[in-house]
Amino acid sequence: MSKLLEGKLALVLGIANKWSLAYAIAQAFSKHGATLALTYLGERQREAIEELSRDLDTAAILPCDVTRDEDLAALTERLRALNRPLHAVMHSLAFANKEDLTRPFLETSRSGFLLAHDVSAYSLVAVARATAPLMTEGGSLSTLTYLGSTRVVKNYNVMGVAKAALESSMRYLASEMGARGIRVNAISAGPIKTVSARAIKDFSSILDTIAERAPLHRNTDPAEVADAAVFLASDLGRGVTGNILFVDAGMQAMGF
Ligand code: IMJ
Repeated sequence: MSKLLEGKLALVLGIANKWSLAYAIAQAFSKHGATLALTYLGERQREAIEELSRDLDTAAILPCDVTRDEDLAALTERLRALNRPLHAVMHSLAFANKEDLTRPFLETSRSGFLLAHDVSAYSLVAVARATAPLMTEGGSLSTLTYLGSTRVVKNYNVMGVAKAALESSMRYLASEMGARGIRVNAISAGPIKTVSARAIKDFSSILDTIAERAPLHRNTDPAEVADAAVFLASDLGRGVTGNILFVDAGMQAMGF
């Protein structure tokens, strides 16, 4: 087994449970030799993350609500205290109010719009600023996006608009951070049955349609998204920045 991330320290934000894409990514990072720093949201998730991290090489488990500047400042200090350079950051989190993913987009409230953008898009900028000073040997910052940013996907609504802001933020960050040897990219994953997705109406029929129509005639596996994240975080991805890598069984290539 090649150890693509041997000797690297990687921060993963967004593990909520064992189905989280962030957890699949943390497992792959660890398998490839990385040491991990993980963040959790709220005390309720702390024990869950401690449990999940037991089999991983974990240097720190830190609280972080990305909507709180003080949490991000504390994150920087806790990572600094590890006394070693940070090489990779995986931003794997999003949130919108459930009603904004079921009602017509036209009904999106100002507060719902702002919440979705704060958690799902602005947080990439905030995390980039909080972690860049620690990436003293250069590094890689990756985020997760979805096709609903550029195409209308039923019910994705305000999340689609937030993902468009996230993808654009990714490109602006890539252009500014390249001089420091920091690459910034997004992985656009096909639909995957996480707890976040399970809450969504008709999700099973979306999965069935993809299995029928996608070039690979199947759905996306979390481990495939995780392997793409390993690639971007590793030296193999050294020439890739400002990019969106689709890991979706080819679905994005299809027209009608
Ligand atoms: C989410 C909503 C509508 C359609 C959707 C999704 N499709 C897919 C997703 C087709 C694949 C999942 N996805 C890509 C997301 O980004 C999900 C984000 C999300 C999900 C929830 C559910 C529970 C909740 N808030 C959420 N906020 C963001 O309360």
